[in-house]
Formats: sequence, structure tokens, C-alpha cells
Amino acid sequence: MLHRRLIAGSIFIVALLCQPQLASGAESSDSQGFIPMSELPWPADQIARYTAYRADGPITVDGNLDEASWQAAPRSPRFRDLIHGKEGIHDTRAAVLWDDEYLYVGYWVEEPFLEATLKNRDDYIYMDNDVELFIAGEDGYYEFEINTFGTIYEVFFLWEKIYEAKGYDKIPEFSRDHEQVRPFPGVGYKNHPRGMRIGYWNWDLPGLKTAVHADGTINDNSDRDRGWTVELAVPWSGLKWVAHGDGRACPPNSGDTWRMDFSRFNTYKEAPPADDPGGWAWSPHGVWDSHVPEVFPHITFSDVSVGQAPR
Ligand SMILES: [Ca+2]
Ligand SMILES: [Ca+2]
Ligand SMILES: [Ca+2]
Repeated sequence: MLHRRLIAGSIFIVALLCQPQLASGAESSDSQGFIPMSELPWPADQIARYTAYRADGPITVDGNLDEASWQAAPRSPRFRDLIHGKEGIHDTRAAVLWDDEYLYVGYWVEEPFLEATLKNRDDYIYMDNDVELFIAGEDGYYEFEINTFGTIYEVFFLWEKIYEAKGYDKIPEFSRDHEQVRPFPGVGYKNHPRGMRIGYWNWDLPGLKTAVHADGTINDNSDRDRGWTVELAVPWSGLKWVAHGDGRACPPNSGDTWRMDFSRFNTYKEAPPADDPGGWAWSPHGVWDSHVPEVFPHITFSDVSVGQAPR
């Protein structure tokens, strides 16, 4: 309880600090605001911010982050646990690049015992050790997960409150008449002010390219592994429904900010007395729930090529 009171107190102070900035419109390129600032589960001024630079030359999606662009790209800080913000026992970093065709995301995942079980598309990949990416828009968000086998899981979520008001009920792709379309209340944060989502487990992002490189032996724990890397190329054309809600530019204009989340979930937890929930993120959420776009990192796109990026 004391912990809760401390968090509540710090959120209140953050809210006071942030109000003048909001009033000036300084945050106008960031899409959110559905949770009152004073009730965000993680303090607004502690949500990560990052500048994504343009890739220098082609990125080959083979799981190896050996392109010069990846070497030059700023990396996230070490991922921290989703609820409390304590650093994970294994190192995890991510980086973001872009060009006119794709958004690129790379992950460096330290993992001494590579393991995977799930082999079918849209299996519940979070049941394995996984890496996750969320990309938020005004009316909904995209969820992506991948395990060490490279098996992927994708879901598109629309906020139910705007489903009819914004005409999604007229779009065949978002018909609710499908066995893989279900209402979704969130995970550990069920009182999101926007309420229920409609989850489209049948939705897959057109043109998505994904690859994993395992630096070790999968499902052989007689040795010790270094980890794995994940390389994603998400075509802007496939993000058209993410961008649709507020009519944002897609690909973005230089200076635009999108909200995205980067995390890993583990089938193990750090030994007690550590209070490791088993999920770590670039920017913590303060709750056991990835589905809170208001606390996703702010990713601002720059037209500067990554080789010229400030160090
Ligand atoms: Ca590559
Ligand atoms: Ca799917
Ligand atoms: Ca191994």
C-alpha cells in the first residue's frame, strides 16, 4: 500500500509539472490522452523517449543485426520489469530505424537457455519466452510476438467505443462475424477508461518481414547460450489501419511521434526475494498489462540518416 501511495503521490506531482506543457501544445504530435494524466499507471515524465533515424542503405531481414545502420542506431536502455521498473536479470535492448517503405525494429536479447515450443502462426507465443512489439494508433493498436523458433502471433485491437462511431463496422476487414474476433478487457489493468477492445486474432499485417537469429542451441540446456536477436521490417503500407484513426502521415513526417511498446516475457522469474513478474520492457507500465498505449515509449522519427545521428 505504501508503494501505491508513493506512486500516486509522484503521479500527482508529475501531472502538475506536465500541465503547462500540454496547454502549450508541446505534446500535440503524441497521440493519447484517454487516461487522465493524474491516473496514468506509470509517471508521464518517466515514459521513455527515443529518436528513430533513417536507415543508411538496405536492411536484410535475416535476424542478424550486423548492418551498419543497426551498429549506428541508438539502443534502448536495458529493459526493466513491467510493473516496478527494476532492471531485468538478463540484458535486453531494442533499436528503431525507418525508411520510406519500412519501420525496422531490432532486439538484442541475452538468454542463457534458449527455449521454444510453439510452431504454428498465432499460437499463444507469450506462453514461450518471447519478444513483443505494440504499435498504437488513435483508434486501436497492433500487437506482435515472436519466439526463438521465429513463430509469430499478431492481433489487431480496436477500441469498442469508437467501432461504430468511426465506421469500422462498415469495413469488411473489421467485421465481428468471425470466430477469431473476441472482446478483450485488458490483462491486469481492467479499468482502462476507454473500456473494452475488439481483438482480431485473424488479422495479420500484410508484407511483414520477421527473422530471428539464435546465438546458441535451442532446447538443449546442457550448454549455455548467449541469446537471440530479432529483426523486423514492418511495411508502412501494412500500418494503414493503425494510422487511419487520426489520419496521420504513414510513413511519418520527420518530427512525428508514434507510441510503440517493446518488451520480452519469460517463462521464468528471478529467484526470490526479487519480485520479478517475468516480463520486462523498454519503459515500464506500472501494471501487469502491455495493453496500455498511454504508457508506451514516444518514438519520434527524424529525417537524419543514422550514420549522421548525434552521439
Ligand atoms: Ca540483418
Ligand atoms: Ca493473427
Ligand atoms: Ca542451449
